[in-house]
Amino acid sequence: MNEPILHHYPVSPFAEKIRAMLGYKGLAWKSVIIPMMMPKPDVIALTGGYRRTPILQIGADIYCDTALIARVLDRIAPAPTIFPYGENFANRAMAYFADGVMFNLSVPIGFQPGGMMKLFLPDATPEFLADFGKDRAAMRQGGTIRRGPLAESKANLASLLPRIETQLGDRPFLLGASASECDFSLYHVLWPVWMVPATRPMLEVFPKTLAFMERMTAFGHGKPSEMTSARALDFAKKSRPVAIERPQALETDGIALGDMVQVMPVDYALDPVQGELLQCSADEIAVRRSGPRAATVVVHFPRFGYQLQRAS
Ligand SMILES: N[C@@H](CCC(=O)N[C@@H](CS)C(=O)NCC(=O)O)C(=O)O
Repeated sequence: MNEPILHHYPVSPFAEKIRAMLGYKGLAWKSVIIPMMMPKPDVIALTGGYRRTPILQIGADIYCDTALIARVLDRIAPAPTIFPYGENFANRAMAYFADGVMFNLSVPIGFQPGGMMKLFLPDATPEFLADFGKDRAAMRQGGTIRRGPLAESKANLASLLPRIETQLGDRPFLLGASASECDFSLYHVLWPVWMVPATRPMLEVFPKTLAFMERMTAFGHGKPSEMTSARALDFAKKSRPVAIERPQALETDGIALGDMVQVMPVDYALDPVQGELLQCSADEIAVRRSGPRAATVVVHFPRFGYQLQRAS
C-alpha cells in the first residue's frame, strides 16, 4: 500500500483529528509539515487552490477536508473502523456540529494570547502572531463563519459541556463502546481548551469528558516519518491517480462529467479549485487538474460543504 501522506502542522486541531485517526488505526504515514499561513506554494501546487489544513495525499490523489479524509482512511485501513455503528445520522450530526460549530467556540478560547500558540510556538515573534491573525481574517473574508467574542464563546461552550458529559454517561465514547468519527471531531475541538493549562479548568469539573480526552489521546498518532513537501510533489508527479469507481453526475444542474468546473468550500477559505469533473456523487466531488510541479492529480472533496460551478 502507498503510505498516506498527511500535509499538516502541529498546532492545527483539524490535523489533530486525523493524526488521532491514524493512531487509532495504527497506521504508518508520511508527515509533511506545511506553512501555517499563506503563501503555501507546495500545497497549492497539489490542490490547485485549496489552502485549508490538513490534506491527505495518496500518490497522485489529493483528499481535501477531514470529513472525506476520515472515509478514505477507513477505506484503506478498514480495521478498526471509525464507523462501528454504520454511517448513521447521530454520528454525522455530532461530527458536523463539533467541526462546524464547536470549533469556532473552542479556538477563540484555546488560542487566546498565551494559549496554543505559546505552547506549540514558544518563540513566535509578535510580528508572526500579527501576520497569522491577518491571514485568518483574510481567509474568513466573504465567508459565513462568525467568530464571537471570547465571553460568548466561553458561555456557549459552558452550556455544551454538561450535555457532552450526559451523552458520555457510562459509555467510553459518544455512541458506545467503540470510537466513531464523531468522537474524533469532539476530541479535536476540545483539544485546544484541554491542552492549555489556563483553560483546562473549564473541563475539569466534567470527569467523564476528561477521561474521554485521555482515552482519545492514548490512541497516539500512529507511525509518522518525515517527508519534505518537495518529495511529496515528486511522488505525486511519478504516480497516477486511481480510477474513479462508479462515476456519476448527480444533481449538477446540467454540468456533465468531463466539463471544466470549479469547486470551493461554502463556509470559509473561498478559494476555487479548477479542473475537469470526474465525479459528483452525493458524497464526493473529484476533479482532475494538471500543473508543472505535480503533473496530473485528482483532487477530491466531500460534496457536503463544497459548491460546484462551471469554470468561469
Ligand atoms: N472543514 C475543514 C476545516 C479545516 C480547517 O479549517 N483547518 C484549519 C486549521 S485547524 C485551517 O485550514 N486553517 C487555515 C490554514 O491552515 O491555512 C476540514 O474538516 O478539513
